[in-house]
Amino acid sequence: MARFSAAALPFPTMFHQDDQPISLAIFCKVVDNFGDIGICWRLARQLRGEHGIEVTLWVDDLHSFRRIAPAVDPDAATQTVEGVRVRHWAGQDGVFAPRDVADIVIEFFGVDIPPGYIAAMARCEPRPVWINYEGLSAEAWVEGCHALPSMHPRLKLTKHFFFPGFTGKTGGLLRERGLVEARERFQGDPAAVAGFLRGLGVSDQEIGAFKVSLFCYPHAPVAELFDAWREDGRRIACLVPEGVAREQVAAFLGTDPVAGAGATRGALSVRVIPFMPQQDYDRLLWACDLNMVRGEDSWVRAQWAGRPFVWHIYPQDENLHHVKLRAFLEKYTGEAGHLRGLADFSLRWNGAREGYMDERADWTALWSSLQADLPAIAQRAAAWQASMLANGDLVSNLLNFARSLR
Ligand code: TRH
Repeated sequence: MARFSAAALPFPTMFHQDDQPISLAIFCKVVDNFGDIGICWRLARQLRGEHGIEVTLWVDDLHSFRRIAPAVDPDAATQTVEGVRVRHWAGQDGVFAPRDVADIVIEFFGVDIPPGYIAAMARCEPRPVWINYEGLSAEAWVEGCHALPSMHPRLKLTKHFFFPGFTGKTGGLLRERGLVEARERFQGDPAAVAGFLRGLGVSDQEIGAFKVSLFCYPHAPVAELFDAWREDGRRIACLVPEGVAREQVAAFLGTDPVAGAGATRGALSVRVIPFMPQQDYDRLLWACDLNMVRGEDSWVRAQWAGRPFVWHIYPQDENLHHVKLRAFLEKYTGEAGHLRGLADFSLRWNGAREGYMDERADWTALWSSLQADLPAIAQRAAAWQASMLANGDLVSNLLNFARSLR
């Protein structure tokens, strides 16, 4: 059983005189894929880079982490990456001292923090701020649950729920300082866009086509969509990070879908690009005309990219995710009947079109309605972004909330 030295974290449990917390710990378990570490890494980097906080990121899967942040050493028990202290969370449930405890402790998606760490939290004076960072949803109940307290059943500790969200009564969305400006600069510089895409192995002909980035779960009806795109009236280039929709992409290419592989059939070129570091993935979204995204973090990044996007939601038991999908589409598309092409396409992409379960989707028709909506979606994307900006950025909201609890 691991036992941590008293010198592990040399920060006393307190806030600075200017009310800025000195230290913060994030506990992250990678359940699957890249979203858990993707969000925690974004959070950690911003807390460190923009607010100067000493951040310790505890994460159980350094290999997944390395896929989105290549500087990470998957074999290091402790390392510092971009100023963030990264600790491999390998089931440590030893004894912690109060001085090991950060001023703010975040459990990501309700993970169980080591009991020894919780016991040390209860011995801190003053107590740390304990936050359960929840998943993003557009459902109405989120506003009522955001910031709610939950008392520990035995110890004198209270944890608070913190929900990201789309309204001013939630924690808002993660957004780094200068993100919108950086995106606008990049999109306004065609040479930079072309240079970036060439660096990923995209051909000049593909750069000149209607570009779609594809990031979805394996059950998405990719083959059907590819069939519709082959028959399209304009050239479409579908850029797929390696490993995404592997089987369908392999079937289209007729070869192993490794980075660099590509094939053109009819109007459609499919190009496999490397799975890239997180910041480059942003640039990919900025460079494309349409982004197919999934989960949580890429979905949010697509919203900041200001380009049309289709969301493949993480599947849940009893189709709970369809409720979440509808809640978002209602909010995003605005008045009923508006952006019908986007809503229909999204519902079908997620297998959520009620009453039509046995009927084969007509992907040519769905694609042509979505295309017809693209100019209106572009306008909506700008208005949506303005209203999300008005909610403030999640990290600043989180720190303000933590201060309010002291
Ligand atoms: O990978 P995801 O599906 O992750 C998750 C998990 O399934 C998780 O369990 C669930 O809780 C959560 O979704 C909702 O999708 P997501 O959230 O979009 O995360 C992907 C991350 O990977 C995101 O930070 C962007 C990053 N990424 C890269 O850095 N490079 C790439 O090439 C790609 C395609 C993604």
